Amino acid sequence: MKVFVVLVALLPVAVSSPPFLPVDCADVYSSGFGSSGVYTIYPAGPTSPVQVYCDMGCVDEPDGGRWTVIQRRMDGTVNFYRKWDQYKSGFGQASGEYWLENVHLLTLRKKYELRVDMEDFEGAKVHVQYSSFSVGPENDGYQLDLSGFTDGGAGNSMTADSGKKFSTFDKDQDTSSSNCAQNYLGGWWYGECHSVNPNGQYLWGSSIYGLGINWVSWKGYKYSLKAIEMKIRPV
Ligand SMILES: [Ca+2]
Repeated sequence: MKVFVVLVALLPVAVSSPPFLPVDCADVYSSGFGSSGVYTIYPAGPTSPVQVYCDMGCVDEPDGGRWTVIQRRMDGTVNFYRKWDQYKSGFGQASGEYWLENVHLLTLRKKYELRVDMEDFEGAKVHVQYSSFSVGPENDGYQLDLSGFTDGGAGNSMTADSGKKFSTFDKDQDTSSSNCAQNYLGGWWYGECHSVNPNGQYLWGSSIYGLGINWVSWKGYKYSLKAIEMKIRPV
């Protein structure tokens, strides 16, 4: 009887106040959640919840981090050498390593900036930032548009990928006569073929040329990073 009364008391609140559905981590932050962690967002609408890691930055940042993490490598537990359909639908775990689905839908809704944080096995941490980041629709090959570079120590290797379509080993859309995704064991906006390979093989430092998680302007083609995190927020 007591349970019944409680339910009746709660019901009108639920009906009259539909839950606010955040599209990204900036929305999550706006709705009062200021701590970094895993949250549910709805980039493709109310019937498609997606788990994501939100980087809300440091406590002393006046506007919070508000970063929506779209890609994360940290321990090699998730395989990133995957087919097109899996990059399309996303994979991995929001609490660990993953690739986020529907990034193009996010960048269709708002204008975003991109930040990439990186760490090597010696404890050095660097980043880069781009003031404009967008991904086109699937029927145009998820083409990348990137500009407005600011260096945080890693160098500007990724600007070369702007204008490229996304490639996986089963969908070669790079500008090389070879299959870059197959050659370098990842999925990326490959040209001919890459100067960054964030979705390459997790190799604990020493990398066979170009196969690892490379950021060439920082560590070259023969060093695979310990951690890399790509994240976006509205500008
Ligand atoms: Ca090719």
